[in-house]
Amino acid sequence: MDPKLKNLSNAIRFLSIDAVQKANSGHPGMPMGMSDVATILFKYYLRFNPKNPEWINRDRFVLSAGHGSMLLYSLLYLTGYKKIKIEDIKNFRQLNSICAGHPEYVKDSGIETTTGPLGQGLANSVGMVIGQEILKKRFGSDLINNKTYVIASDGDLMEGISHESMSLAGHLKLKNLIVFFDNNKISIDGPTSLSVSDNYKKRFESYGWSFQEINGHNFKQIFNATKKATKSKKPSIISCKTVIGFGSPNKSGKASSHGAPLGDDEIKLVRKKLKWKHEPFEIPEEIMNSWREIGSKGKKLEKDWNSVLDKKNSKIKEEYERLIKGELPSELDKILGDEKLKFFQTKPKMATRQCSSSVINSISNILPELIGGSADLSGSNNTKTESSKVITSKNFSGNYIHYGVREHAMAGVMNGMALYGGLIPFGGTFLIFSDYLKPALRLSAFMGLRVIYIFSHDSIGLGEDGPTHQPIEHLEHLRAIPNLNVFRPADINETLECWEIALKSKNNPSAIALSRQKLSYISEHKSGENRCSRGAYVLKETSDSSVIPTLMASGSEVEIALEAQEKLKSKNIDSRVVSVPCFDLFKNQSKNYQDNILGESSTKISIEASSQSGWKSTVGRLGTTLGLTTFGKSAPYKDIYKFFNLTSDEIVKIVEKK
Ligand SMILES: Cc1ncc(C[n+]2csc(CCOP(=O)(O)OP(=O)(O)O)c2C)c(N)n1
Repeated sequence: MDPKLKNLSNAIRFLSIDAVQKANSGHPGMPMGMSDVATILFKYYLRFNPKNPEWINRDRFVLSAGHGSMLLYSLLYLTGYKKIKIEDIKNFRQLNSICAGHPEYVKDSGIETTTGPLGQGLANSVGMVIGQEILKKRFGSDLINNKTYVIASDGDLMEGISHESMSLAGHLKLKNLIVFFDNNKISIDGPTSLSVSDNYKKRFESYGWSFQEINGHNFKQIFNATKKATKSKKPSIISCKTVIGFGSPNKSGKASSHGAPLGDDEIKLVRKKLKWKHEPFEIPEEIMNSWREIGSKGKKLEKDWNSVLDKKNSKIKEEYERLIKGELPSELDKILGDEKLKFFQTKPKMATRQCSSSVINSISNILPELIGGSADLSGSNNTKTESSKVITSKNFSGNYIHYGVREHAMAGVMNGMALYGGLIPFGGTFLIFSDYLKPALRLSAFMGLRVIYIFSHDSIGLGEDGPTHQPIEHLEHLRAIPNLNVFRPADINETLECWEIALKSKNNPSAIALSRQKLSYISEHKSGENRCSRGAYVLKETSDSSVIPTLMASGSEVEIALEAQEKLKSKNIDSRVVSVPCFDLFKNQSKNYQDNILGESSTKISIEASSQSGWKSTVGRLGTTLGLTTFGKSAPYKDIYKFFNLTSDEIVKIVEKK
């Protein structure tokens, strides 16, 4: 083995401990323990080009144990990524530094995904490999043939999402996934024996993975095990027995090196022990050159790859370019427009989950990048349509994934697919079970990924399954997440419009809440305009005066508001009904637009079968919100609506009183 390996690895160690020390916070133990593994991986295996971090066929490197972020930043700096300079490393954890406390996904930087919430990186990596297999099938294995390497810690493997996603990876036989497990047997509270007795070999073998165990400080063993893993027909995990804080005389092997600076005195001792004579942030020329040489190999790899792309026929090349740029085909607008017109004429009464299914079916043929799925609720979420073709371990040519009852993994995997590029994932579950995937959904929003969440059974309107399945606070929780659009369409027209916005939102995820129960067609105009794009609009008014009561609703309650409007009209009381399919978009409109929509009357009533605090500021101090403040009920849905006074009669009563 190259005698320089030790010093290459020590360069990572010292950048890490010095940066943590300068920031006076951070996690030195993990980079010190895993730098030997990372050195072998980057020097001998990882195919990447720091000059073009976005090269689609690069091997992905996911640091799932994101607390060890200095390991990643050191590697990116040393190998020559232009976005990570020595100044950035010196600014580790400072305001606006790209070297944030935990890695935050930045396009074109080498930071492949946001990690830190343990386990998420593992699920992302599964999505990246699925994405790769799908594109490989479409564009050929000469073009798409990368691998995804992950470093995961004890904490990553304790998290539930790791069980879900590793199980799915085994089921799909994702052989291009290779996980290095930093098996240092230490977590924050102390030795992992305090809380875990898993037999990792048996665990992973039962998932259908190949398992190896090595000394994570022995270069030869790391090299050989990685080689074996790259040839495996199964996903691979290499359990690397390492020492956390390796090289620290007083803190190595102890939880004390996990998450705090080592201290100046201890760092002096590490320098002595590892024979590192250089000042903080100083990398000797010879070592720097070796690292840069490792980084420079990618240029040729990408050049060779470009010549493969050049030889592809123009149709494949054009489609490839379109997908990678994330652009939608020009026919999409026409298809959506034709569908809107068709339904305007037939005015069908449909559950919005059926509406969504109809949208998916109508666009799937022209959108091969759309990859659907459900966490075992395909028939209920209506995510699987006639145009769905199931992806299996033997065949990735399809466009639909059975995620099994693994909501959290589904969301993390969708993030991974979106990060891989060229695909738009959507996945379904009941709105109530958005709780099971929220950490990953939050990261979709944080990273600005085009991921579409289909949440059916969106209220007490699901009826007899009862309060365990009836979401109450969920819409509000979701609406509180920054950079996420939460849609709740009221009919097929709005569903088409919400789907259109979701597809065109390149830099944020969307959650589409859908009814189980049938809803009336409510759209008044056969307008080509997308009225949902402004979040709320006046659906129907019985007078052009702006000082008439405003009845506001979303989704399934819009038809109740319309019914109330009719009843009021028969009593010679005018009103306006405002449909609010997306609060998030409405909040972004000008004050003028918002005022126009909300109207001038102080009689404002909102109705949404959900908790209501989000509506309070919209209806104002004198307004009334109708919704839920308790858990729901198990009964036929019309009885539940009556029980909770979510009826048109209640609205009429309130307006009359006012
Ligand atoms: C979901 C989640 N829960 C808790 C934490 C806080 N946390 C950060 S690292 C860690 C565990 C550290 O142990 P390990 O994963 O073995 O890392 P090591 O100590 O080896 O660096 C915890 C609980 C987190 N980052 N994510």
